[in-house]
Amino acid sequence: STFDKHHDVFETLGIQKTNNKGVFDGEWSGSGPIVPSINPVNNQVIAEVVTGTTADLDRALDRVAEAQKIWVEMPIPKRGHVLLAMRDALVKNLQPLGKLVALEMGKILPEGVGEVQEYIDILEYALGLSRMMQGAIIPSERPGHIMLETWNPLGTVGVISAFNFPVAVYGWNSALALVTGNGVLWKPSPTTPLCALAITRILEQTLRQHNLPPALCSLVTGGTDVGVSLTADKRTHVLSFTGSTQVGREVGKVVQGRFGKSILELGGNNAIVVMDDCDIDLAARAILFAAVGTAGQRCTTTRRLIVHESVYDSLIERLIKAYGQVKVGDPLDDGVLCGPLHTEAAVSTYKQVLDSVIKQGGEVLCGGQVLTEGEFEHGNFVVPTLTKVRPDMDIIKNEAFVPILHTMTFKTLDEAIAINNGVAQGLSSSIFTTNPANMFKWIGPKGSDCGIINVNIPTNGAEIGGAFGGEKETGGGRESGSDSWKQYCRRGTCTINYSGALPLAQGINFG
Ligand code: UN1
Repeated sequence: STFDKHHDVFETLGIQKTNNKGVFDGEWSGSGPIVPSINPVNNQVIAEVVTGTTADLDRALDRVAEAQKIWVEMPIPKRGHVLLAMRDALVKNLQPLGKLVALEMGKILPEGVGEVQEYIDILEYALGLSRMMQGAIIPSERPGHIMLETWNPLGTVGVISAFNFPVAVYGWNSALALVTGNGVLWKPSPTTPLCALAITRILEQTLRQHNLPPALCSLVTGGTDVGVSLTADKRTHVLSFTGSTQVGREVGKVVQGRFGKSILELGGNNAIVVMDDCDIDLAARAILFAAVGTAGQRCTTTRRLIVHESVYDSLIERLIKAYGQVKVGDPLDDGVLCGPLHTEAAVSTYKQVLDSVIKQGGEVLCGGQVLTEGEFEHGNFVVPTLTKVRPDMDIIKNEAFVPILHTMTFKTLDEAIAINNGVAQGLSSSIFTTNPANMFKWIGPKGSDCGIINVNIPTNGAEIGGAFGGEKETGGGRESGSDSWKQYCRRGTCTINYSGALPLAQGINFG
């Protein structure tokens, strides 16, 4: 079994084959259904988790709030030291954690390690922030007055994360939530509980070593009921949700209805525009990672390829060749670039998308097969696929989390931008060009309408230093770098009068 084969990984990370407790609120417990974690390579059970219930969540939310009262007393640079210790613990466990991500989610090992690295990176970022979390001083119009801004924690940050990044997305949110002085309650994807258990255990150990209440980083695994309660609960001051636009729309409404704050990271439908003046070889290599990496299961995966008609044939020729060399297989095997899809349901989605492409008048250029023979027999393996479509087809309006890249042509940059912007989602976008005029148009007001606007790099694989998120139906949230940390704070606008007189703003004379 997977568990026995990788016993060392599970032992290092404190995971058992059965009876893993899926709730942590200072102590480990769990009173909900027993849920298996499945290996997408063979659809066999890796290990079992006793998940949480809404009653477990209710208790955990109180415990996080108690722990936060202690944490908030700690000076911010001292919080930074604790985050540094968390970072060191992750560095120490980088390989086993990366392997666990590969085993449970199905992405290849370098990408599994890479997403743990993102968590390490954001902890370093948060450590820096702990010395630089500055507010503004604002000129006052009144004599003897000063205005300034304070950034204080909101309380508890709820994080609902998705299967495709079972570690990094929690990492971004928790690092910023913690450095700004909040507690965190994590509800991971029901299909990647083991990653959540392993991470939470490492955080628990670090918090205990610093004599801090470990409930500060609480965990409740479970199903929709837990997610719904966490969303509706007033004790969740900020809710960071990563998932589908359909669910995110409801989450946003519920959180808004109680005047909580939400950070929404919803569907993407990302495009790459290829200009005739670009380095075609560089573009082809970028497109391969953008469309095939993580077997097409990143929010930032390129789904639409918009190519200048004069270079379309030569680019497609290169891509078909490159696709032909992609090794599909076990994500832990050397040389494999494309692991299995995370679930069997995704294999059906893959087939449905290809059916629709044909029905709507498109064609399959390469790939298009579900792999069922030999080592692939019991897993969720498909061949990365290129299609040729027209920009007006319905099939390219929706995001499908599978490695299918829809290609199309254009004549002018304006036309390409219109195609890029012509979908409901607005996460990531890239242009390949060597012409500065194209670059600046692309990033300007009449350019890409996405949250992530790249030039000569793929749509995926963002660094943590920039704000991560998208516009329109992607939800508008921003996580990770830049000033995203402010979302985990309440902003205080403070006007201090040291004049001894009482001049009113706007020159008002009252009595
Ligand atoms: C996601 O797919 O949910 O930019 C996150 C990237 C990664 C994060 C993706 N750094 O592809």
